Amino acid sequence: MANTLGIVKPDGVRRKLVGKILTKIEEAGLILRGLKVLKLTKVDAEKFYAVHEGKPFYKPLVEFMTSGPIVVMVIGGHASIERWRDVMGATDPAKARYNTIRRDYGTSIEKNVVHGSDSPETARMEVAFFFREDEILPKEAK
Ligand code: 3AN
Repeated sequence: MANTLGIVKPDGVRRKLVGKILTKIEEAGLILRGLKVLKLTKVDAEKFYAVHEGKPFYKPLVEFMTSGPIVVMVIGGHASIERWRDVMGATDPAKARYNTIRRDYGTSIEKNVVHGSDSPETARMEVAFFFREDEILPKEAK
């Protein structure tokens, strides 16, 4: 029952999609265990996307991710990593399944509205990047 990190990216916040995205999470039976609104600094965005350093989309991605506020979420529940990625849809909105967030709201492979960790290791790292332990609702909380 590992937690995963979700982000509503600047395009999602700008377009007032936060409520719709939270509804999708709730309707999927996933559990919201942490929530913050913040604006990434360039240094933090570069650190967060360090695995993509050197790729052609790295600089524009950092610029985009610092272009406005984001919402970061700790998402829990059974198989949260896979299930949140399922709710999000594929990276490229044009290739994402119907009725996924990216298919319904994404406008390009970069401006794809949401982020989700892709493995237990990255989930742990990414959650810790934004949240202290005491900012995350414990699993046993009802
Ligand atoms: P995902 O978010 O689906 O796990 P990653 O981790 O491969 O995708 O990429 C991180 C972010 O980088 C994506 N959410 C997207 O915004 C951006 N990105 C990935 N590939 C491309 C690409 N070919 N062109 C532009 N942006 C990209």
